Amino acid sequence: MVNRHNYQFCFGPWNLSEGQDPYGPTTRPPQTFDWKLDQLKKLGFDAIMLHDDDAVPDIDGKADAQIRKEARELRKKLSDAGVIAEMVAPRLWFSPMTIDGAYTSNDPQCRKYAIDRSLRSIDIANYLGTDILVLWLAREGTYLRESKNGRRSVDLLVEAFDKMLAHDKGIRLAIEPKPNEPMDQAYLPTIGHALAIAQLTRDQKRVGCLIESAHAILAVLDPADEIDFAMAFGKLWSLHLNDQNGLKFDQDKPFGSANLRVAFNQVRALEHNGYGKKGEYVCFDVHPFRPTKIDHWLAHLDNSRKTFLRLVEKARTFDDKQAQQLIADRNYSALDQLVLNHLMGK
Ligand code: XUL
Ligand code: MN
Repeated sequence: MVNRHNYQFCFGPWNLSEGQDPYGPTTRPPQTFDWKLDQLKKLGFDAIMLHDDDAVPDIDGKADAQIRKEARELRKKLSDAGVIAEMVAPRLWFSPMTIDGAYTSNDPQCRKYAIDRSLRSIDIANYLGTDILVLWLAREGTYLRESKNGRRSVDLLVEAFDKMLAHDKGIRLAIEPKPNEPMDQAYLPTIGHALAIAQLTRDQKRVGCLIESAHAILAVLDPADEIDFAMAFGKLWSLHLNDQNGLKFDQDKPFGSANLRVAFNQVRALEHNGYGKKGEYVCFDVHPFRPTKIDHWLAHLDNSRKTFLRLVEKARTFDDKQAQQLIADRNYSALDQLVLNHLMGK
């Protein structure tokens, strides 16, 4: 049964990126936050995702009162623009204090920095009016297994989550798993890991997840299955749709760009589970291709949304009755072709 409803869309300032990669410099000039917000408005998106230092630049050098002032000014700017802050995420992978991990660093001073910074991010989320703190645990893992104690790392993650949950009784933690990059092996690589560790925290109801398509594919999982799994627990609180062509660096391609059928199945899973009905947003964590000219800088976002909406129509017009008959007859070849014909427009 398909639940019909409209979706609300979102992206982050980092999705209007400048083209830098490990082998070469930027290919587009830097733009201000205000320019990016204008583009988001122009495209008709509803909400913006924010790292803590997207909201308050140079956060580490600022006092709490200054952070509060700047975050409140940003809230006014967003509200004047008619845009909601969808989430705040602590950027725990940039600082000299998180070189060897954040919550799971071997250095207690660095672990303290990571927790203090996360609590500040929660305060910013409060000032901006969102109750979602996204945790992409970029450096919680190992470059080599022997450098950290895996069991202790689980305890340290739970300790950090507990401090965040205690800091604010309303905040919800949305863990964004990714199996690798920048680490060789991440401690929380899948939605199963995210939801399992939630059980060890002081308030498991406030620990959920965010699925990114590319991250699931890097874990050799079907993102549609990850969506069904998370939504069976009522724990899919945000979503980063994009695409990924196999097991290589995190590509953040436009949604549907590498595998339209995998994208179709993600949309079907969202439709079946009623994603968005509780106010959840469809966010696109996509990047422009490096050769992209300034004139075409927004196309990857616009195209991702267009593809998503086309696939919503495809999900809603899929011949489920015929599919059920073929399933009953165990005629999976015909079912396979039914899907392909539907996607090809026949
Ligand atoms: C990293 C990634 C991040 C998070 C936000 O791969 O996806 O952009 O989504 O911190
Ligand atoms: Mn992401």
